[in-house]
Amino acid sequence: MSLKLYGYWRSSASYRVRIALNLKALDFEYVPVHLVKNGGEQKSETYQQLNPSKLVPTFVDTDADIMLNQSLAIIEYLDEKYPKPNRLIPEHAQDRARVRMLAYEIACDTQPLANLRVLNKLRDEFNADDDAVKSWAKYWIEEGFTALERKLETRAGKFAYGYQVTLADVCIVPQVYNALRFGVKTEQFKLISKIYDNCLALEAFEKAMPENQADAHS
Ligand SMILES: N[C@@H](CCC(=O)N[C@@H](CS)C(=O)NCC(=O)O)C(=O)O
Repeated sequence: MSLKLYGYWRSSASYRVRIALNLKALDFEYVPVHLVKNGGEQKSETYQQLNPSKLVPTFVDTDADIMLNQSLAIIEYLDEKYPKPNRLIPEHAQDRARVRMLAYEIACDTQPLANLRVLNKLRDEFNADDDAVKSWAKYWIEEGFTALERKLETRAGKFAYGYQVTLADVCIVPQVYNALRFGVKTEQFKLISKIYDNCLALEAFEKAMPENQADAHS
């Protein structure tokens, strides 16, 4: 088996994939792509061969001859190919849809609004200073979390959807990490905070933390 993940320690989308790989107990080679140094290595011609969107992560499964971008597509691929020890996307249609709904709340409607390239655009073309940029990111993360918290009320248990880790938890944990960076007071979101703590108690999540990566603080 030969799996490779191109990522960046603080990238929440890369963090999602690291968690999934760890939950599936898969060995992989981690290739750091520095999002800031040299004007951003994700914009280099070499990296664009892997991902023309100029974003991390990129995942390669050499044995299966597949290269993928988009963290959720990567995680769904891993979940289907390696269903053990348990599915991150449940089997039944209603459960699958509800888990995806929670995950997309983060991956589609929250994280993209505070992505590095969006913040850089605000700075470079709309003259936003550091405080304004931080306030923008904080606002959208709080909006996302406020909605998510209410959606979690119906079915959250130890984790976002009952008592087993799902794709929803895999998306929530990196977003909380990101929220803390932007000064969001995450304790106001009781269910999200509980889920975050319960997940981080698991080795797969702990091992995937940004600070535990080879490129941390680089
Ligand atoms: N929808 C994509 C989002 C990927 C993404 O936004 N990656 C960020 C890091 S979390 C990135 O590479 N940002 C670089 C930039 O904005 O220039 C996914 O889930 O993989």
